[in-house]
Amino acid sequence: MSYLFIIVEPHMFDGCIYPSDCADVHNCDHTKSGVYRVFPFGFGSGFLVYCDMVTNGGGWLVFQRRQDGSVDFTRMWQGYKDGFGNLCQEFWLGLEKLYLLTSQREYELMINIANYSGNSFYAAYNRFRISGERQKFRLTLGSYSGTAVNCSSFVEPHMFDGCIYPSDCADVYNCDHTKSGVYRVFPFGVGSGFLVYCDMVTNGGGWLVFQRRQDGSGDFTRMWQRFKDGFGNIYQEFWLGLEKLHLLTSQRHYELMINIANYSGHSFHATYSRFRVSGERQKFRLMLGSYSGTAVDAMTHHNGYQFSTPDSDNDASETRHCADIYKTGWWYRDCHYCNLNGEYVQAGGKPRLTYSGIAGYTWLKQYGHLQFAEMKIRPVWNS
Ligand SMILES: [Ca+2]
Repeated sequence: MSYLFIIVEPHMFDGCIYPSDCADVHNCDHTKSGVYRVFPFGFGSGFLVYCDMVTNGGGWLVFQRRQDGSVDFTRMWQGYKDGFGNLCQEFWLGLEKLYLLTSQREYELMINIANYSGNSFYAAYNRFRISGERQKFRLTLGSYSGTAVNCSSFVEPHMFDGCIYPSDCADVYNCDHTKSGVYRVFPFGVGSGFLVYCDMVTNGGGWLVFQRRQDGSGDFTRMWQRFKDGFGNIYQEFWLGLEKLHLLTSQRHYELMINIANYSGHSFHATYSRFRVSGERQKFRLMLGSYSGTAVDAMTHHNGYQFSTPDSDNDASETRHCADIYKTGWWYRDCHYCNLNGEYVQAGGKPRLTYSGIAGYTWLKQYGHLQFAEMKIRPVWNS
């Protein structure tokens, strides 16, 4: 990748004096990828950008790259406005420059991504424009095409509007984003935040969903690190992660709601007036308030207990390793009265062990397994 470090100033030495973007540079016969100087609107001293002259015909101006975690993306407004990082490694070009660039002409956006298995994908949008700072650099996208999943529906609609750093889904809701979906939240209003699924429908909305089971598509046999960091697909089955839960529930008082449904199509809920998860040093101990709801209280039994995973036994049993027996993480005691991270059992199916499934019995006093479960939190305002 040494070619990345060649800085060419094409305008200084040839006929193409003030290229306005990488397409101009490319048209001036500089067809090698690298760093070039561009001049939006053809004036001023311009600024350096990285041009991709290879992908899909070349002429692409790269405004963001992630490749190895070498650059800190936890930045404040000014950093995102001005840009940061290293053009030859990881960087964010800057919103002000993007605004200038995309005000000149009509642009398209291409996103190239690759996973750790070496598979590459792209997502293209036939229009891309960033408004000025007065409008908080609002994003405008055209229509999608590509090989990746279309994620334009959660391209951070909230991030650059009036409610810049929502701390949870209740904040998002109060910022007039009242549609259920994926949003970025910033516990304590700092850092780069993380994506969460907000349920804006159930019981007034503003719920941050941290766990969902619905079809057995997610693998919940995970070790400590994954339960700490989170896993799964936020649109399907997932676990948000204990560290994030700890951060979130350290900000304010939260209540917990559990929504469940059985295979007969009946829905129930269980709510707890308080919900908090302690830090990793205390093994993400569970703290619950009092119960109300239409299901049975199956969680109070676990109140005050630590989290265990198949590789970390923190349960209350001297003789057993519950998380290893049941192959998933939970706030086991000796062992459990309920386990919503347990084995997903299809309609009419049987779990591997008698108690390894997400059973309906403990929640509904009926034998059978749950078809659906969601765990979600919302701040408690009036106490
Ligand atoms: Ca044990």
